[in-house]
Amino acid sequence: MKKPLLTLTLLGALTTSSFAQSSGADYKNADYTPKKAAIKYLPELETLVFEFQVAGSAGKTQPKPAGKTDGAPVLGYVFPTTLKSTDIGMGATEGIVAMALTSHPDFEDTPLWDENGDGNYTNDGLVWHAHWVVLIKDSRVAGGFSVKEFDHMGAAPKLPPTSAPGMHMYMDSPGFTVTMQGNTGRVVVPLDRINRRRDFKFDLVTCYMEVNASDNKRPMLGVYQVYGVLSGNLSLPYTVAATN
Ligand SMILES: [Ca+2]
Ligand SMILES: [Ca+2]
Repeated sequence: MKKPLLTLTLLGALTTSSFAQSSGADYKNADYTPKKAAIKYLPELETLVFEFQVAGSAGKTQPKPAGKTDGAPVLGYVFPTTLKSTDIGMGATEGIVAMALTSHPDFEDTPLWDENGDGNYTNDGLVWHAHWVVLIKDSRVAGGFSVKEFDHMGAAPKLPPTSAPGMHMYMDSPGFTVTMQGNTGRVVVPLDRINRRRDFKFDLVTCYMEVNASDNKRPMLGVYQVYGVLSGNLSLPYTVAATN
């Protein structure tokens, strides 16, 4: 009887520590309390504006650098949608297509864009920027989701030409303009970049993610803490609104 108990105890300790070392508790504050979300259609610009409001200041709380990529913190305001991966220029694959506004001071993944405008294209990770990601349910991390990966030894799936090379994940860096003003964050999404779709639904999730480059039992980019889900149940109930 003793041995199985010990094994169970060890397993429990390992599981607890792998979650505990990846806590987003430090960042849980009103800046990540969802209040509202909308996607507005601007017909004269053939553009959608994804917009969210929080109880605090949008984007004000940013991650503290870990000093390395492995274990690097990533904070996000994420719009899960009912769009298909093929709508955003990726090959067909199962999962939740999401527009993720992220900040991560330890690494850079927008080689085509210079978000902080200093002429250096490889130092913009801290600046809030847009990613398309495909999310999957993932019980290996406490937040229950990760960015879908593909086998880096196999043939790469189709990804948009704006995706950052060498990431082995269903992730794109489309370069859409992101603004954070007061309690409101926005990202500008031209319709011709999403197959001209306006008939999709969406939700808003605020969360802490983390990069993992050393533990093959966890995903490369997992969600470790969900701060808030606007709908309360991730039912993606919201629709695109026309504005005049
Ligand atoms: Ca960049
Ligand atoms: Ca730069």
